[in-house]
Amino acid sequence: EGVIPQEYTLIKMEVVSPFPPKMSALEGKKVFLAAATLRPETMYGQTNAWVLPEGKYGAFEINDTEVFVMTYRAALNLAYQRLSHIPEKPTCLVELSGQDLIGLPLRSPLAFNEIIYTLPMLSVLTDKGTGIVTSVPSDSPDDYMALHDLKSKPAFRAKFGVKDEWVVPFEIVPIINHPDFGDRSAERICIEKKIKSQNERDKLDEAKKTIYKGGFYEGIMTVGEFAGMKVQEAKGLIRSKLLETNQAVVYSE
Ligand code: A2H
Repeated sequence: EGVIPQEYTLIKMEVVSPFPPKMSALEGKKVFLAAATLRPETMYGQTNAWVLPEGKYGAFEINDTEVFVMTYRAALNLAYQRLSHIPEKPTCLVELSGQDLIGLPLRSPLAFNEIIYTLPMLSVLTDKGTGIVTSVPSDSPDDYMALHDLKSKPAFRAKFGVKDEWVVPFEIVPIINHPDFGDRSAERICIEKKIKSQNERDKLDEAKKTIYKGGFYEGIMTVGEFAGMKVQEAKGLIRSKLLETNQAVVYSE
């Protein structure tokens, strides 16, 4: 845990009903996977959500009607930030593993894909954010490589019970033009650095460093309400909009 608090935007990715048997007790409530992001302006390009298959998650009561799926640790932090049915005390309605969440269909704010699916990524940390990550393979090398692994390795899909139709139809959605790396900057940098899988941690960290500065300070939005605007300027506007429309909440840790 760092000394400087990190402020995330929690994106409310709505689980589409009917819910699977393990979640049937939640039927009638609004259930969201709560994904922590530092890049709310990239939400147009979402293709899926990521969970850690062996991670421990819970469905926590936020208020009378809303339930967030996340780690207990995140639920406790949120409870101290006044987002819990009972103040300062998380109420877990159902315990779930990451594997239980794989395949859940979601409707996520701003995403051009109407329905996206919950998929496994092995680098998801359960001691950071909520343990739920939204995937934007156009602009995140981690997301790009994890989706690439699932697309190109049927055995990897089979290992986690991932159906072809949750992965195969989902292509990169270009959303930001990067001055040096174009509008699929994550793919471009992964190819240039010859990254072979999501397990190449050091190379992926280098790839991130290489594209992020230019993408943020000189990148231009190519889609959405703020198309043509610099990423740096659009970011706050998009974040405010998501918060005002109750499609996201603030979370710090
Ligand atoms: B970002 P920082 Cl397009 N485990 O969102 C692993 N990764 C996690 C996580 C967890 N528990 N919680 C959040 N993250 C990811 C979008 C994005 C992100 C783009 C580009 C870069 C980027 C779409 N994924 O992050 O360690 C989330 O991915 C680059 C830093 O707290 C979150 O923002 O700095 C970011 O890592 C937070 O990482």
